[in-house]
Amino acid sequence: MALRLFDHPLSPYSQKVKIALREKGVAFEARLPTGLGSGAQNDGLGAASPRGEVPALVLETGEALFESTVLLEFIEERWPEPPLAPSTPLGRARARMIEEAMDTHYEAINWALGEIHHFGRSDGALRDQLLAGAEADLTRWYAWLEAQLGDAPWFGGEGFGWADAAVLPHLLGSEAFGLGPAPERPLGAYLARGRERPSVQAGREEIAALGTGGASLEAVRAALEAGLFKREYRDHRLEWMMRHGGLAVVQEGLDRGNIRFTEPFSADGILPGALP
Ligand SMILES: N[C@@H](CCC(=O)N[C@@H](CS)C(=O)NCC(=O)O)C(=O)O
Repeated sequence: MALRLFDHPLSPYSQKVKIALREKGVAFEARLPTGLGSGAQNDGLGAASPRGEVPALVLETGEALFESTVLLEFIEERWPEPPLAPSTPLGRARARMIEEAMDTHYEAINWALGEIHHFGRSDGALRDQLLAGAEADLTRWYAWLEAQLGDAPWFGGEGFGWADAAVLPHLLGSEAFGLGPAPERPLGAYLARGRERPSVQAGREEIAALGTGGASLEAVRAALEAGLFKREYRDHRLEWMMRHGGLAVVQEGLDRGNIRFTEPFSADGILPGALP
């Protein structure tokens, strides 16, 4: 059995894992959602990720792993060459620190922007307030990231590495909403460099190839409207909405049945309505 990755091209967590696999030349089969709604978990994602989240990696033996950070660690250990982790303990700690900040904090901004721009979750004054909050937050994050980058070409120093695999998908996500780092800033120049990296470029082509097919934004939007698919509000996403006064967005999604929280794990897999 080939190495299989449950994937959605728009997921920054999936992108991170695919960048790592591609940097290491590891062949894998990307499995996109084949349908939306309760039947979709038949595809096996529910068994691979009890949270119903992408990415999840199914090994040649059939064993499955989920959580992108866990996957990145596994990939680095199983296919050590070329290394993505910096060579020193401090370098590795810094890379993980940046990854953690991006995945469990920064990501909430792009998530909220998706809720607004892709799924029309707010309008009027609330929409303006959330968009202004996202822009203000990004300005602060960009300053922090520039301080982390310093004069180096990559977050790991001279070579492309772990932290770059973690940062670039999120920056590209912000850029897609028209809020990327200014091109003349060091972080904008970094993003331009990263965009050209073949492992990153491959992911961008996968997004473009989504078109209007079954895994496209249009399909997700339709499933959401029909209440067949629920977006998952884990910790930092909920916190972001509350912090910016958008609790009504979450409440409305819960009332309409197209927002979910994370359920306790069960031996039977995930509840209907999670990502297929
Ligand atoms: N902490 C997880 C986050 C994964 C995650 O949130 N994936 C999103 C896509 S970006 C997902 O599958 N969401 C399912 C949903 O919204 O129902 C990881 O690092 O793998």
